[in-house]
Amino acid sequence: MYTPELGKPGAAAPVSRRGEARAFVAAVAARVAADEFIEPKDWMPEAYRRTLIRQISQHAHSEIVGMLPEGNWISRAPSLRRKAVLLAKVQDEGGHGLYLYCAAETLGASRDEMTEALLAGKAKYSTIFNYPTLTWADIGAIGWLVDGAAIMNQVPLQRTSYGPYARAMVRVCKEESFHQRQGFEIMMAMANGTPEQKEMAQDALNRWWWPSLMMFGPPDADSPNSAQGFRWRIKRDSNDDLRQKFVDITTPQAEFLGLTVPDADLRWDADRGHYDFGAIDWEEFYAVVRGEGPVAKERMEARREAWEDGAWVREAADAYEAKRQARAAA
Ligand code: BYC
Repeated sequence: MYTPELGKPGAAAPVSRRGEARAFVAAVAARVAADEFIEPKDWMPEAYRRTLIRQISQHAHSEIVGMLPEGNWISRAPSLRRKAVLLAKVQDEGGHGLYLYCAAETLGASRDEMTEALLAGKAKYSTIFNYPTLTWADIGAIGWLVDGAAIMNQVPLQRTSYGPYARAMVRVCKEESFHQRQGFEIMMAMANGTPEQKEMAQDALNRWWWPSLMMFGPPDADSPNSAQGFRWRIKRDSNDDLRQKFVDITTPQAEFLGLTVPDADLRWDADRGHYDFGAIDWEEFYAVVRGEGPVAKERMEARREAWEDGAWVREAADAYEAKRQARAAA
């Protein structure tokens, strides 16, 4: 069913703000049920627009800041093949950031505003990228666990209600799936290598496991944005459901690698048909969200430096565009 009441010329104006909000929720539900999306030129409540800008820009920042931990290993990759693969992977993450910034721009946010919010510490990015990459095995663990967690969260976002965001996720998920496999392949090589290499793989799993579970966000009961996110069909699966799915899929993969998940409480619960797992350190999560992560300062310094160093490129592009327009006008 198409929803003609949404942003169409001649549609009756909603009578009150509450009526307007209810009508929009119903219109979104109908669009989504018909496999359609809310599009940039449709009418939308200001709060929906602001929520999307928040999530999409934070998602974009995560992709861009997320280039740093792995970028750190490009010059030290153990072979030319590994270097070429890692270079391509990090470049893909940059591409994801750019699609996502474009998606947020369709909502009226400018690239400058979004970047300034990141650099001023007003906009968040995923906690996971505030941890250091200490050994080559960390590159395997990031692909396997971090990209694995990202896919779990992004596959449902292909059905999020805002068209440009949902469509960006289609390509992002295809690429993340390649990233996850390349990470797992590195872990396989390390886990089946020398005892020292296997130890490095285990150490990387020990350090990245819990931060990966935190990527899904706070428990549902403590998630302030979830209820409205579900009503607007921005969010399609809950933080806890996706986290459980990740544990269920990843635990047998660790067993296959011959590695031990660093959780003494992890066990299969036949009645639930899921793995039970231990308590997450939410104090650590909130501290990292507040900007107190182990390498948070270095991450922001690197982004600030890149933004400042790139100023001449932006100025040159603006000058070229002004010249092109002047020529076209003449
Ligand atoms: N880190 O009410 P909640 C990648 C914040 S990158 C930091 O549950 P929501 C990759 C949350 O923003 C892919 N902050 O919020 C790249 C909120 O604060 P605000 C990254 C977090 O939005 C390079 C507050 O906590 N993926 O794949 O309903 C190399 C309360 O949370 C985190 C995305 O960005 C966190 N982990 O749900 C390799 C996914 N978790 O904003 C790989 C897109 C929560 O109200 N985002 N917060 O001040 C989402 O799906 C949702 O925003 C979340 C949170 C599930 C993360």
